[in-house]
Amino acid sequence: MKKVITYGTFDLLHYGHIQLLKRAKERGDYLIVALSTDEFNWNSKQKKCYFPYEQRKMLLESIRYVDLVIPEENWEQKISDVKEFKIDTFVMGDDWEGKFDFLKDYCEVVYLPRTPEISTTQIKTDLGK
Ligand code: C2G
Repeated sequence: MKKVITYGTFDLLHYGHIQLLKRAKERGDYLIVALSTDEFNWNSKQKKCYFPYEQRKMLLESIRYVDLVIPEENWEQKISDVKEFKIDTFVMGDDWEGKFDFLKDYCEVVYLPRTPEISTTQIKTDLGK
């Protein structure tokens, strides 16, 4: 069984996220999403989520491409996650191009093109108008 992992906040879930998850799943048989906790988002990514972790987790778990959701609590857990879950492929959007190449010692690393014109920030901006 080929296992894939990806990481993210996935706040205000939108079709760009779904396109990423769909393509990530296509690279294997089992997709794990490491979902940024509220604390990690606030302390390390300066992101204040609209939906708290439990709701973002529930939304992700309802997606057909997602097999397991685990917490992302820090920047340093990726290598141990890849080892613990015996991951074959790590997938991220290409806004992270190159940033996680250190994982190439442990698994395949794939950066996929982001879906243009949509982002959680853009949604918030548009709704604020
Ligand atoms: N994404 C995408 N297209 C968009 C928006 C997002 O492909 N229009 C992808 C991102 O590239 C990322 C995933 O969807 O791979 C989740 O996006 P975010 O929730 O914004 O994730 P981010 O805050 O970048 O967190 O350790 C890694 C971080 O947790 C990534």
